[in-house]
Amino acid sequence: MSDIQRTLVLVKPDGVSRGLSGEVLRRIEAKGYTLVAVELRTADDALLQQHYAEHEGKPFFQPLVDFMRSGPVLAVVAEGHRVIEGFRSLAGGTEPTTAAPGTIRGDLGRDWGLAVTQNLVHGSDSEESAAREIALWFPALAA
Ligand code: RTP
Ligand code: MG
Repeated sequence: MSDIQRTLVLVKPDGVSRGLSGEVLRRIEAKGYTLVAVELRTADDALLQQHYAEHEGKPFFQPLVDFMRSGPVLAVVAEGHRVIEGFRSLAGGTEPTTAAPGTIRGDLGRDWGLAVTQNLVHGSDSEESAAREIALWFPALAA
């Protein structure tokens, strides 16, 4: 059964500034997923507050928004069979210190001991999130 999905991946400002954008794209493509859209951009507050709406009110919310607009991010739409779950698997757990080796965060993530976890990448966590996030970042692609 075919279950082709799209997901939104962000290479966060720490990943872009460390020169890891290409490495993240390489891992996505090496896994067999297709790149549908790739754009380097600096997000504004309005976009990030909508993107992270589920975390509003949490202590890390404002530091997270501030971090995400501290520099350019690489926004990517990737497509493939079960790509939503598949990219989360490539990314690894949220915390770089404990993310499994072999994953993007486990291999490349650094724990800086800062107010917000800087973990290189974001990946949509469900079909609903993917549709919502792709519409936010790439309105022209929205179904
Ligand atoms: P993401 O949404 O970025 O793909 O990551 P995730 O699902 O693994 O993590 P989530 O719980 O959705 O949190 C979103 C992002 O917020 C930052 N965070 N910092 N206590 C903290 O310092 C903390 N908790 C979360 C991380 O950047 C996380 O990826
Ligand atoms: Mg999340």
